[in-house]
Amino acid sequence: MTDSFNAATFLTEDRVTAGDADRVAIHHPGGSLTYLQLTEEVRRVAAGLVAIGVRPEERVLLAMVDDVELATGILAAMYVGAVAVPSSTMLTGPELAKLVVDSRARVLLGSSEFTASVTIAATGAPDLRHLVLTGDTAPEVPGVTTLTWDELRTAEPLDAPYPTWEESPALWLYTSGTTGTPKGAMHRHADIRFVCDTYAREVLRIGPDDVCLSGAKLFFAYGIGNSLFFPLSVGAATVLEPARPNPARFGELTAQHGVTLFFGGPSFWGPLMAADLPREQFATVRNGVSAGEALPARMFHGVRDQYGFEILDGIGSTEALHIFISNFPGAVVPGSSGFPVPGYRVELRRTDGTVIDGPDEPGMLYIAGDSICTGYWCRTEVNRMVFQGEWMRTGDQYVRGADGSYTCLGRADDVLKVGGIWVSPSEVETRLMEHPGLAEAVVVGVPDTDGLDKPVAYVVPKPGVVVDADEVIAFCRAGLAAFKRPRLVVEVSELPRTATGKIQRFRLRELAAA
Ligand code: 3SK
Repeated sequence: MTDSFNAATFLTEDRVTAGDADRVAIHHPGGSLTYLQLTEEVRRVAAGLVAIGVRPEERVLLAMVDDVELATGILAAMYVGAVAVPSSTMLTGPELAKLVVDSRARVLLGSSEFTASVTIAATGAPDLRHLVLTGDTAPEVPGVTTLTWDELRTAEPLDAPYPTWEESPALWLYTSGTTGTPKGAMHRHADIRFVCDTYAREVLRIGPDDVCLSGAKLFFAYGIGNSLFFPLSVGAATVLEPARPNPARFGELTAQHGVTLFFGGPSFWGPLMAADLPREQFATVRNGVSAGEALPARMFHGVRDQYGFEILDGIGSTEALHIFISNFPGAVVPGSSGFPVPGYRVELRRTDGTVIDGPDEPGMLYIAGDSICTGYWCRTEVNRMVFQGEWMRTGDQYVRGADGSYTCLGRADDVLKVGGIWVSPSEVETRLMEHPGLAEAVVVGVPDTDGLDKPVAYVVPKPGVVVDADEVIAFCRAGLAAFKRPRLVVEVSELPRTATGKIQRFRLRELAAA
């Protein structure tokens, strides 16, 4: 047993006690909520969860757009001692179903926009008992009680949180791996406070007057820190936008709410520059923040010159909950991920495990810090490989410069990051092999003109079949979340292999670059 601590209380009730009751916590399309209103709303949803029988440590999976319901659903689950599992809204019904089954979720909370996919996911899930949907109606699903959000939340507010400990499980975030089966990274209540006390305070220097807006959604580790944990930890305001990130809309929201911290990733900064929005819209932004993929120096300079703010690039991970190496305000090294965030230790190791002391020698990045998850849910083999005592093997190759800054050199395995989201080549290959005209398929990441990886499929057709690349891409889109689709399909007569028959992915990457 460890000290009592509840992350939801820390982010809501404690702010009210600290004198922030009347400050705005959330701006959303329907208006805004003060800290007092947010606290009340969390307690109402919490009462609803208890009323339908949710028990501490049971999983509550959420497939919802960024809005008050998602924010309060996550906080309410943690408030009652249950585990919030925000999941990607880009998943197809069968993809979401895998998470419902793997997490053994008891309750699924969904936005009405996703009625079709959550209904598929809820159907036949052995442990699921309740499906709650925003909107006026909830569909019938055999074996599951369905109710609307208003039916869930109208109960009397719960008067006290469940007495969780610092060590109690609070949040699971699913992340893709090389195997294609997503893994649930399990975070404790204390991890949430740790990322607020380290990255948010020491790097962002966040304070009560900040207003945060994030292109990354709340279901990402990056987004939940940006839009929920960091602002609420200090009585600042967050702007929640349910729609997909769109530069023009983000420019309007920034001007409307006086955004000071603007979070994105390279796949957002490119379109933001191309949109050529009025510079005045960004006058209140004191810093941009970037993660997901390494920020090309060209984008750092481009955004600074065009919109007048500097972007702090950093690297984090779902397993670490947020950013552990970052550039700092006023001390940016463009093109690098920056310097270790206070509270984390960083090592580069050679393949034989020895630690690299000097500069300019590439190695595998290992990190240690108190926000690292307790492991992946029910994945012993991979846990033993990734979590080694207090250290975590990130899978990223890095190099340290003479100035102490760390620069990303790429991944040590075949997994891809596309638009800041992990894509497992094997998952896309599995879908391609369901195509009736294809005999073999391999997916590799190929950098675009900004150096950002895009999935490219090399396919060998069955005899007599002529490959229609657009049709193959549409086939992938129909069976996978759209962001996983190959952007290019290249027909080849055979795949390059080693003498022992292993596919030489590096040769396909070279071919693409030639
Ligand atoms: O991709 C990243 O760099 C990142 C940053 C913060 C939180 C989570 C992730 C994956």
